[in-house]
Formats: sequence, structure tokens, C-alpha cells
Amino acid sequence: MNHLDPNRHVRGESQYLDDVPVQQGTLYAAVFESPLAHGVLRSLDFSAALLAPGVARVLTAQDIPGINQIGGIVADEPLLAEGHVHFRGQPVALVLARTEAQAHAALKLIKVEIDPLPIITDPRVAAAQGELIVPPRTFKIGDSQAAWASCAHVFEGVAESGGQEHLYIETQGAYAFPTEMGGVRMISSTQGPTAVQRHTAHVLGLGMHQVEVDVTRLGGGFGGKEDQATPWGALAALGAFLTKKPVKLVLDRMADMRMTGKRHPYSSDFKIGFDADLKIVAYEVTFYQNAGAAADLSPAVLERTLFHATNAYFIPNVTATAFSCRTNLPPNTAFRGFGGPQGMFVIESALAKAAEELGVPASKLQRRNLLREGDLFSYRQPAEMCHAEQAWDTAAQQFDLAGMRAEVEQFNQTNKLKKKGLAVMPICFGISFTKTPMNQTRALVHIYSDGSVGISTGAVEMGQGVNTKIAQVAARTLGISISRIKIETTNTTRVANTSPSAASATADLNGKATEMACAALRERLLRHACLEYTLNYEGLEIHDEQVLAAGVPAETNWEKLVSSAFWKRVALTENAHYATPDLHFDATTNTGHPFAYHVYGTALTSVTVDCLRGTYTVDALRIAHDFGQSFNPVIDRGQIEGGAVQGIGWMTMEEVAYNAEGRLLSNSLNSYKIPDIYAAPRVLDVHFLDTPGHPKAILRSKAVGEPPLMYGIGTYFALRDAVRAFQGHTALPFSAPLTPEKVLVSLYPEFAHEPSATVATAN
Ligand code: LUZ
Ligand code: MOS
Repeated sequence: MNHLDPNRHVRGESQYLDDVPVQQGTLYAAVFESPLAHGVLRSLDFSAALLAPGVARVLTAQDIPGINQIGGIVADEPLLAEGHVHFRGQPVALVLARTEAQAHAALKLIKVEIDPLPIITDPRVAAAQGELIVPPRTFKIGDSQAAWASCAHVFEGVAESGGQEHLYIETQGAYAFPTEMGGVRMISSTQGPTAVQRHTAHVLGLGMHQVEVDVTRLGGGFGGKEDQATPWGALAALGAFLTKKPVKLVLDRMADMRMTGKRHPYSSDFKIGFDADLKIVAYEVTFYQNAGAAADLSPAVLERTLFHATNAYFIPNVTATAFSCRTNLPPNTAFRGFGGPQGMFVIESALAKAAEELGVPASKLQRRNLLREGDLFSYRQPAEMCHAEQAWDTAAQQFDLAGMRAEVEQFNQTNKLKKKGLAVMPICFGISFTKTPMNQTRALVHIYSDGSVGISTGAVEMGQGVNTKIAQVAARTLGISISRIKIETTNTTRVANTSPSAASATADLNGKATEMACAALRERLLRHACLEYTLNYEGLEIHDEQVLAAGVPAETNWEKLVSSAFWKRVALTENAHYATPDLHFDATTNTGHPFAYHVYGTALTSVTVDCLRGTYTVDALRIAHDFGQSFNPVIDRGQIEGGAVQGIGWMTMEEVAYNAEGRLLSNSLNSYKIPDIYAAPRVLDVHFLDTPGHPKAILRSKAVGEPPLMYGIGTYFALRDAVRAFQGHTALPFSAPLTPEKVLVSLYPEFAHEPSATVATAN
């Protein structure tokens, strides 16, 4: 079974937001952004813009009929700036014009006066000034403070990881239409149709029933459209509501890069202690998250950092504290892994530091401290059906870790100007929204009287293949061919109150709801078949084996059965609700059972560094991954490959750079580089671990969206290994991304200057 969509994509038949035929009378919107990162909004003069060719209206906060607020977890984010501006790129006004070019031309005629205020871009500076989004959180198990005394070895350090631009191929946008009842209907490129609906309703002062959001598919999301599709949807809807004309708003690439948030950069302090056997006794870590100028999803991202602070290791004494720090940057947001990768980078740095100081391979410390069945995480959920050691040992055997290591050492002994490095990266990632109530969804399944089937769920297709998986689940459960099944658009009027397609949980949640609805329909059809064909079987339990045994006439098929059920007035539509069972979490004690299950795996990474130029190649990435019982190995392998390469990008070449004024320097693809085919690993092997899967995973096929991103962290440590092989094992800072520029400086620390922004300036 392949992914159902790529043939259509390649032929250009797939419809994205910008492919929707434009209705006559459509107005195009362009956003006027704050040119300063912090200040008091003194005046806004758009009189000249109003007179410009084609301009229909200019909207500001004063035009909002409902409330000027789109904050989710914290109500701290206006749709359009009012009184103050808090980041460069913050939406201040919306121009509506007859063409896109006219709308953009009019932006240049708007004059704004802002009294500047001090700008903070560093999370530690923000924390020192008490600029926190929410109060700090601490996850604690055991007593790390008391444990230091019993440690044979203690190491401390600092680790920093950078931001990451989502760079979905389709930029943010929405197309809104006024409806006859005074509401709006819109097409939005969002992972969270309900979030767009809810906030738009608030902004317009309407009930949610007056706002319909429809999503066919996205050209990528990666978390960037979990919360941050909302402003563009609400702005387009505001325009349509006020002008009674269709309004289309699509961000161009540079506007998208400037105005939207990214992965959160973190700066963290760690302290780790071992006993004489090199078992980890205690770990203390403090995370400073750069949240940007508003909460967005930062508190939830912060929480997942704490959940994953110990990665795949068992540590009996942990104190992990996290600060969400308010800075004058665009609000940072969800990005594949959702804070988990940032937490894992720090524990891996701590282990690397310990290994370097002790003079032992990091892999020895890593392997010795892997989670085992029943071990408790700091939040008191036990590791159940734990495959951490199995993943490690399988990877080591399957891919000959010892042989890879020997090859690296051999190479390094015989080469002076090129060095190889190696790292092992185990992962453990919790599956479920950490906010328990979000783990629910619904599926609406229609069987049409001709036997064809239409399915609506809360799942948004963004290239990850969730529609294919849902169709497979339905085909299996109903016992029909996939060609009879259509997955409908994601629409708030068919499936309401949905969680975003996020947290790797979309196929599990919506697949389970689909399975439930299809199972109910199948049961009903079997019951009908018994009545039709086996009336003599009194008191028959309705199971398909028995129905078959009961001798359904050979000429009966699915179409005939459905048709006869219809004529007997049997209901052929079913709506099922699925909520992941047995989840709970107490945010006052930070304990509970927040995850349905965990996903495990191990990656081996080898790299070669050119020690004259600082450039490098990833020679091999070899992964043993816990898929459970994959029912679509093509899609699942694709997720592992794509996620791992995206993680390598975050750790190596993707450098989000702002200057001290809060201006994005890496504002285009000239200055922001993501991995291309040349940067991808030369060899990328994926081994499917033999694991049973989990009953809470759809058809026992475990979630695959986010976990593989963290394999990319191994590349950072492999590069570090190679650099140290060259320059004689001096201390290096733990600072990602490890760009070629940084590698070069690390190779020749004696020539290092103060680090400066390494990217080209903006145009
Ligand atoms: N979104 C969210 C997420 O709201 N809660 C989560 O736990 C989560 N995890 C990963 C990605 N998105
Ligand atoms: Mo996501 S980071 O699961 O939208």
C-alpha cells in the first residue's frame, strides 16, 4: 500500500489554498507589519494608502467587532497591534485591494510612529528581568540535592540550541467568504481548523456555528500551522465580514519567515552525577526557553521539554526546572518534537561532557543508563513495553557498531586533514497531547447506497499520509477495497471541536474513531445479512465467521448487501467518538500518566569533517526504530527519513539569526539553509524493530511523526567527535547548530574571535 497522494501531487492535480479558483469580486489582503521590535504605537496614518489604486479598505484594531485577542493558553496576543508593538513583523493593519500587487504597493504608503522601548532577545536576560510568560515549572523525582554527596563523578555545563524555521512548502494563508447569515466560510492552511474557527468567532463577535473552516490539505505544517495559521484566517475573515466580499490572504515566503514564530531556542544549565559504576545518580537541569513576545503554545512546549528531559535514560533523582521567557521576537511555536528535542539535546550534552572528561566513549554511559521495563520517568509514569535496550542492541548488531567504530578509528589514524566521527542516539518519545482533554476526536462515516464510502474526521492531511492510513483502517474494518473510500476535507461543520493534527497522535486518534464507526457499521450490516439470509439461525451471535458459516448466498457482495440494507431502512451513517483511555496528569504535582505509550529507537551516525574548510558530510545514518506493527511501511519509513533529516538540519546547517534590534537576518533562502539531497546522509538505513506495537496505537502501528526528528541530534555529537579527533580533545561549547562556520572555529580555537552572526544581512 502506497501513499495515496503523491501521484496527484506530481501531476499538479492536488489543490492547495492558492490553487482554489478565485471568485469574482475577491479582494486581496496584505499585512502592514511593525517595523520595530518594541515600542508605543503613537500614530498610524494610512490616508495615502486609502487613495492608492485598487485599495478598498485599510483595517486596524479599531475595526474589530468582537475581541482583539487570539491568544490560546494565555490571552496575551492581539490580532492587530493596539497601544504597543512587541515584535518586529507584528501585524498592525490590513490592506484590502483589488489585486495582490495593489495591496502590497499600498503598504508602502502607510506611516507609523512608534516610541521605541528596550528590546530583549535573550531568554536569560528576560528571566533576570522577571519577563516570564507563565510561572516556572519543576519536575522532580527523588532528591537530587541530597544525591550529589553520594556521586563518584559530577559534571556541570551549559547547552544551547537554536531556533528552526518550519519552511513548509506552502506558506501561511486563508481565503474567506461572507455567508448569507452574516457569518464566514473559509479555506485555511491550518493544522487546527477548530482553533481558526474559535478565534475567528471571537474576533468577529460571532458564535462558532457562524464560522466554517475547511481544509483539503496542507503543503506541510511541521507544527508551524498548529497555532499560527490562526491570525491569517482571522484577518481574512475580518476582511470578508466587513466588506461582504471574498478576501484572500497568502503570505509570501519572506513575510512568512519574518512574521511567524519558529522552534524555540533554549539556553540551559545542567549538572549530572554518576556512581563508581557510571550509573547516573542525579540530574539537575534548568531550561531558559526563548518564547518570543506572546505565549502561543510556549507553556505546553515547555512542559514537553520537562517530560523528555531524561530522554531514554533512567535517572532516580531528577530536578528539572523550566522558564518560559518573554522576548521581543515573533512568538515561537510548535515544531516537530514540541520542546522534546530541546530537552534531549541537553541530557545528551551532559552525557557527552561526562564521557569526554572521564575519557570513556559516550556510548558506554548511554547504554548503561537506558530505561528498562518498569522504570519511572520523573512524572511517575512507568516505562511499559519498553524497547530502549532492544533498540540499542539491535542497532549495534544489525549495523555493526563495533565495525563502524573501528573504521572511524582506522580512518582517523591514517588521515590528517579529514576526520571521521561517530555517535549513537537513542530516543524515547511520549505519544499523546500532554493536555489530557485534547486526546479526543470524532469520525463521521457515510456508506452511500451504491456501496461507496465517505469519511470525515478531525485529521488534517499535510503530506504525512494520514488520509491514506485512515482509508486503510476503514477498508480493513469494513472488509472492502480502498478504491471505494474517499477521505473528505477536514471541515468544522462535519467534525466539531477537534484538536489540531499534532503531537504525532493524529493517525492514532482519528484512526481509532474511524475504526469504531466502521466496526459499528459492519456489525449493523452483518446483523442485516443474518436477517436477510439466515432467519433459521435463531439466537445467532453476530460474528462474521458465523455469518459466513451460516451460508450467505455466494452471489451476495458488498454492493448488494448495502443496497438491500438501504431498502430495509438500515442506518448507513455512523459517528464515533474516541478519547484515549486511562490518561491523567496532575499539573500541580507534575505526576500522572500523560502518555498512551512511548516510542523507542536508536540511530548510529557517522560523519566526515574536512578539517581545512570546516565542511562535512553525513556518511551514514542507521536507525533501528520501534514502529510496532506498521500497516504502511512506505509511509512510516518516509516519516523516519524525513524527520531524521529535518533533525539533522536543526542541529547542523539551519541557523535562525536575529540582530539585537530583533530583526530577522536569516530571512530568505539565501541566508537560511535547510538540508538538500547533498546534505542528506549518504546512506540512510531504517531497520524495523520486531516489537508488538501497543493496543492504544492504531492497529498496533505506533506513531511516527515526531520521534525521528531527534535522531538528528546524533549528527551533532558525531561532528563533535570528529572535531575533537582533529584538535586534540579540548573542551568545546555545547552549542547547536554546528554550522560549517562553527566547525571551522572549533577546529582552530586559537584563531577564534568573538562569535558573530554568520549569515548574510537582509535585503
Ligand atoms: N501540541 C499540543 C503538541 O498542544 N500538545 C502537545 O503535547 C503536543 N505535542 C507535540 C506536538 N504538538
Ligand atoms: Mo506538532 S509540533 O505535532 O504541530
